[in-house]
Amino acid sequence: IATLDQQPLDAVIIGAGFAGLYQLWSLRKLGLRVRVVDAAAGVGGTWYWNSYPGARTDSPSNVYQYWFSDELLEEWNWQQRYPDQQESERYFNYVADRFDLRKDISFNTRVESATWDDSTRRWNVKTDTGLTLNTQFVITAMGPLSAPLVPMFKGQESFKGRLVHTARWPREGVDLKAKRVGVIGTGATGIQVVQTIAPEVAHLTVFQRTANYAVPMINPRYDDADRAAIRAKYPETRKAIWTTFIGFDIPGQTRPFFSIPADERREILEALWADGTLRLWVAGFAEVFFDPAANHEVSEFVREKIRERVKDPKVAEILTPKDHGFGTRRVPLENGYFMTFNRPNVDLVDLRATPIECITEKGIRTSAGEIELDVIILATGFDAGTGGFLAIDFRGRDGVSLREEWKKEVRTTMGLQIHGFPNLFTTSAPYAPIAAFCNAPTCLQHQVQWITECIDYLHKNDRAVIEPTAEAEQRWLAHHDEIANQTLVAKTKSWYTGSNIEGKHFRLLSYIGGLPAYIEACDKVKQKDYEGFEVS
Ligand code: NA7
Repeated sequence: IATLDQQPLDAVIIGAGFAGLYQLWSLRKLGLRVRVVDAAAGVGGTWYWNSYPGARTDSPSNVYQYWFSDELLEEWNWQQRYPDQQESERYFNYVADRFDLRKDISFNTRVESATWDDSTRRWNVKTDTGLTLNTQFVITAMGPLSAPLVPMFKGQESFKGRLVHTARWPREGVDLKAKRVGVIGTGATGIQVVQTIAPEVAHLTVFQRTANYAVPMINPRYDDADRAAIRAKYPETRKAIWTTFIGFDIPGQTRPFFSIPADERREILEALWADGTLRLWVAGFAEVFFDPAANHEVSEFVREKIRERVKDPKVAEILTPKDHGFGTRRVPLENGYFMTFNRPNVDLVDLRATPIECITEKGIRTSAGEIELDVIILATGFDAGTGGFLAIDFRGRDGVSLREEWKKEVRTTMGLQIHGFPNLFTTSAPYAPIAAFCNAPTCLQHQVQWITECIDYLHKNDRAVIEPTAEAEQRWLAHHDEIANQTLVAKTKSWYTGSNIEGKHFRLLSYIGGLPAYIEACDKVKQKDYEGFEVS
């Protein structure tokens, strides 16, 4: 630590997940001195922390990977279409070893503050281990979903059993065998947990506040022939991901929804449904996102599919979403989730009808009575987009505090920089397409490349500092809002709009103009010598 302390750095990267590792590799290629700091004991970010039962990507492995190394693409053998947490974590460990990245990473180290010093035009970064770093650039790579939302129910501390949040799942695991388990939350995470643990536990109680749409996952295992076929397509895939709305390799429907006769529409929806991927959502009909009539038809289609699979009509009704349209919140893939409620050892509690009153020594008390539990699993989500940033005390020019600024209004320029915070680059920050409306690895790799080219530009042009102007930031926010406000997504309560966090401003946090439009905007700035940014 002492030697690290004394070395002035070119860049500090916060986070050793998808973006952080690639950012380290990229800046090393420029010959820079870089240090990555991560609170975890290992690489992988999301895929380190979320080791709960059933954790798995909803993006296919062929587009959930790095593109920077042909050798890596050749060497790494995906085992299945949708890698589980263990496989994803193995991938990151392989990447870290393959490119000798670990020597520049400080694990088990949490960044507490980052302070810009105007006189030296450098950042001072302080951590919880005593490690302090002096650096020209700070690059955040905390991920959009890294700050778990842990609700505090009345009496929570009195619970004598085990209470655990999915995003802080103990590395040694939790013994659920033959236990009475309660799961609070039915988002993408809750769905994965529920469908996975139901056969193993003695009894499972699912506490649902908002019913969720979900599409069945088909997850084939890959053999060598499958992998060869997928690899043969890599040149195409690699091009396609940048040109589709959401960073996958599948283009959307091009015909307007209502120009297609009703019976043909139904056939198309059936085919999208049967695909076993998120195609129905991310490469289906764009109208789902902005036309209430089209959204209604697709929502009804999915509701029907939910009802068909649940035996008890009363339970089916509770599981059928009513207060939001399909695709306006994150649509998870599921693997037997709805059928889980046909099992004799699974109960569903509708929190809208019987809310949680408190947690007791023995379990959870709703307005209908106490349910005794040995384990409570909180699948309650995250403070998305902003939570990772607010956990760190960022101080910009003139000591201005990011926490205080974002209390007034969350602002960024293209999710890449923030006015008032020179030489701070941000990946997966608000108003970029982040996790919500882009396949995260595609968008993150684009952001890392943009940041790398920007730093290279500064060095080559003998410039030390870059910061967006207030006007450019305002322009981006206005553009973001203009597009967002045409969508149903921006009107719907969800973590996309910050409404899962008390007191958070209601505003769509993810850019929803599509990845190609985002890339074009970023390219334009670069081509015009960082127009809208003050470079000094
Ligand atoms: P989500 O999608 O935010 O889901 C959280 C779930 O927890 C959701 O069903 C919430 O109900 C529920 N929740 C949250 N707080 C409470 C309280 N206090 N009481 C009852 N229920 C509660 O998080 P996930 O982890 O599932 O997914 C996050 C992303 O990770 C996902 O979209 C993927 O991109 C990966 P609500 O809907 O708010 O009524």
